[in-house]
Amino acid sequence: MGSEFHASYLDVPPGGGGLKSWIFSTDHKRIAILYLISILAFFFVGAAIGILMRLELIAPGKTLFEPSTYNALFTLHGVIMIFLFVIPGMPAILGNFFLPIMIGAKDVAFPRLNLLSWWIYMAGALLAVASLFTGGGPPDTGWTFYVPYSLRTGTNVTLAVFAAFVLGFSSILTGLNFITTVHRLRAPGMTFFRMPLFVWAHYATAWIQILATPILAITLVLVMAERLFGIGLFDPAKGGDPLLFQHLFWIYSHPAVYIMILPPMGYISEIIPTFAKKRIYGYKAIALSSLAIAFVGYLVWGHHMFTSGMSDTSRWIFSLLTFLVAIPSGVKVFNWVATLYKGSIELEPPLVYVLAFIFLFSIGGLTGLMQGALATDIHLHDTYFVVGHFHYIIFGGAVFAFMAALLYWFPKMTGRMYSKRAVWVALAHQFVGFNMLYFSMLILGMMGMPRRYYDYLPRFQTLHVVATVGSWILVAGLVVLAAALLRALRRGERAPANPWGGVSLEWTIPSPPPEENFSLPPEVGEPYDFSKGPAR
Ligand code: CU1
Repeated sequence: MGSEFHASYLDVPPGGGGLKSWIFSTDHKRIAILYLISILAFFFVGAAIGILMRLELIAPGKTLFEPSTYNALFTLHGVIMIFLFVIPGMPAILGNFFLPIMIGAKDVAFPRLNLLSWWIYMAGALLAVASLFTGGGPPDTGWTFYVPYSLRTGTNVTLAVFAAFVLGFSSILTGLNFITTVHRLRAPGMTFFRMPLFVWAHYATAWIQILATPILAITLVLVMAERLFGIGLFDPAKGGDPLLFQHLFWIYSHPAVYIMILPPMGYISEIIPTFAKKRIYGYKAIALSSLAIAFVGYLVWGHHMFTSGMSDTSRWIFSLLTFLVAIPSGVKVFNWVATLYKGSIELEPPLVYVLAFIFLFSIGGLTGLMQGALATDIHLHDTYFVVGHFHYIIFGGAVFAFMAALLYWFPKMTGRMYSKRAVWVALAHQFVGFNMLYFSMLILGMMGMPRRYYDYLPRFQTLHVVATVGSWILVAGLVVLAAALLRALRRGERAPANPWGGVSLEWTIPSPPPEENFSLPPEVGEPYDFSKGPAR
């Protein structure tokens, strides 16, 4: 394609520029940017709330807020981070931008439905914000909306639950779009086993989005019905079954963990080969392990309920299945490390973020096994250990991989290069701050500090202080990274089409990509083939 002139997707379109050319655009790349901006805005709100929680916990007793305010803060932090950031963000941002390009398509299968998905996301987000200022004020139930408390609290649970219900449709429609795109729009020669692992990861995720999200939707409708009309479905005082709610909630919410982590695993599988200049080790095993995780992930939800009073038989079966799902995750980690082995490694920012990911995600995975074992779970249940564990998975795993991916594809998306020095400063702060914050939580949990508590015994204070100071260092790292990328947008050097020497299709087109991506049908060869040098 070389030197021909192509209008970039960022150029002012024929109909004129401005906000309208974005919020009514059906270009998958513009929609990805819409998601990027709106979702990252919520991420920083969620992070700010996290900082406030840590400030309150720097000393026992009241520091800044009333207990009821603290309850609202941890609920908001969870609802924002889960429903407005990590569940929609992992598929919708980079999936939208790169899935069509990587299979050689001009767009997703249903571009207008794609735009509608963003609008539905925004509607759900506005409803969630509205729930803070209406009815009885911000919900105080925790992001899980556990009954019977969520049925009885006077706070505005009904609207918050409705917001999550609406957000679910956005997720379902994105999944539908991706599955259809993968089945119908692959370029000639792009067989399933030639697809980049990024695409496999999003494909597996899309099935979870379609099949699991409706269960959450119907569960939330039942909570609304019970709150509005007093039907006794879940409230034991009315003959309802609170455990039924937990089952229905986790049948969605465990698979949802894989909506958060499978796409990031796809990013990792793209970044490692490019910076090791080596074919990925065990391509088929990684591709199929995504599907295996998506499938087995449906069968393990009971591990959230080991202390809820299930039968012993169901407990050991759920425990066994939980250990089984570690196998496909382990397959991926071993294959990534095997790809690095004897590679010609370039320690560029995306790869170093990936190495941080592997370290943090492994701690997340191994602490997960400790809770998957029945005996230890009884000790650890509802303690800070759980909070530490899932932040290692979701933040140390998904978000670090997301930052790696953003650094990898930023030159492609924007046509600019960022300052690598600023990135090293950011990563050093993030890594140190992260481990101070969340490793302290693992220890606090083993010592018996319960989660979601406003107050604590003096013997827990040292570790709480370490965690709080860690939260400042971590957020400083996030701010430095954000500032470096924002600065690069205006002042960064022009990025070439293929700055890292990648071999997948997005590196064959200009940076930033033109509208409709390809001017000629792309040539499709074997994936991860570095023998011919970088893609041109
Ligand atoms: Cu789970």
